[in-house]
Amino acid sequence: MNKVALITGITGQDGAYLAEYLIKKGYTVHGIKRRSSMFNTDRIDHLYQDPHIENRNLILHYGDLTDSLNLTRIIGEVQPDEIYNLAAMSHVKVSFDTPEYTANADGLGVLRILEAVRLLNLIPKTRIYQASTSELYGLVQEVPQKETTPFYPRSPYAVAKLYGYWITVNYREAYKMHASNGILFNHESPLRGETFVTRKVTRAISRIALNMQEKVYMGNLSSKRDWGHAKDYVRAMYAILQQDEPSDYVIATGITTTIRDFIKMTFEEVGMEVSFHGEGVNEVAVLRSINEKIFKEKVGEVYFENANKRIGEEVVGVDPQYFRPTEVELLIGDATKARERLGWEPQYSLKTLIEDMVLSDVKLMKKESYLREGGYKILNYFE
Ligand code: NDP
Ligand code: GDR
Repeated sequence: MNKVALITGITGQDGAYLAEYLIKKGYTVHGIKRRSSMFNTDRIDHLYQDPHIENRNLILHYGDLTDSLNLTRIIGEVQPDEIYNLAAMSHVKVSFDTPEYTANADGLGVLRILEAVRLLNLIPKTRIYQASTSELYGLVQEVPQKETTPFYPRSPYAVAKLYGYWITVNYREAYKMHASNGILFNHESPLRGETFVTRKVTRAISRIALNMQEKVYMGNLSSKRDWGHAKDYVRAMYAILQQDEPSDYVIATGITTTIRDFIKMTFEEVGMEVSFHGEGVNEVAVLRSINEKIFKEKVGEVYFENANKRIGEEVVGVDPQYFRPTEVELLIGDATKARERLGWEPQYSLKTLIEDMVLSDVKLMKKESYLREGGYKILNYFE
């Protein structure tokens, strides 16, 4: 019999990579998706199977982390061997605008899943992975951050995730559940949501290189993040649930980089060199030079002339609307426990992560540019 996994948040970045990974391992994967007024399954459409096929290995259910009856019914029907709770309102800045909803989905949502497993008498069968986060560390208490570092959350998102972390630990201790937290540091990919900083930057720089956009406005350029690749991080989630004993693990690369340097590295990836000037809201990045060979190889010959004309122009600015009321300034993780117990190592470096994201975004933006040049506009239903 195939193992059965249930993934909440299957339509998100991690859900998509994890579903693909588990299907390759021979799992039958069930996923919970939200009802939306438009299709929201882009990231997993390549895994989709017609519901009329027998023995499908991907089955989707409508549901929501705020609806305990729905969660209990799905878990009862699916009888999963493993639950990966990846669903969350995952944007830190947006959590300041929707704090109550964030607490409900990201905090109480975890309780609903744990309690469903308990009430359905699935404790001996079902293992649970909770998507915890480096945002728990918040205001710096210790560097690098590891499993024993004290938490100091700095956003409604992080406070909600703090509840999720501790209720997972509590159910493990109280009811002997196989429930574990992965304390994952930032991980990115070509599938990363467009409003997170890395994807915002790789998209914008692709558009700037293709002459589709003049400038990008950013928030705090000085914060530091420990960025890995989502593909590496879903391997860790799986490994955590294969351990005989449940436990909590930091998953990180151990290297931290400022947003400013991430932007510089992304420009370099397409052969463009920028320099930063000024401070705070007046900081800007100016295009200094272009390496013709790299640019033509990574972006394309036909785009070089227009890009070259822009040397000396500002390509990055700061807009305080992207600042957060309380910021997490420095994240850098120590994944020694995961290395020793899970044998986990990241395969991507920051450089190869950026290469992967830029390659994908340049392709995506070119597609849009070809359509525009060919006379196709974004469909306007009201014309
Ligand atoms: P995404 O934002 O890409 O995906 C979140 C998923 O959760 C989406 O499928 C979304 O559905 C779904 N979702 C949101 N709210 C609800 C709800 N109320 N009920 C059911 N589903 C819901 O996040 P990531 O894939 O990047 O992250 C996965 C998890 O890991 C999240 O819990 C996140 O907080 C956590 N995490 C992420 C890290 C990262 O760097 N990526 C690091 C550490 C933790 P829809 O597609 O409809 O919006
Ligand atoms: P984060 O990711 O808050 O770490 O949460 P995000 O990419 O949103 O921000 C990282 C840092 O970049 C700064 N920043 C900007 N951020 C965004 N989004 N947009 C900007 O224009 C911008 N300019 C600067 C931010 O201030 C911040 O310091 C992510 C999410 O995936 C969480 O769900 C997850 O738990 C953590 O990573 C680990």
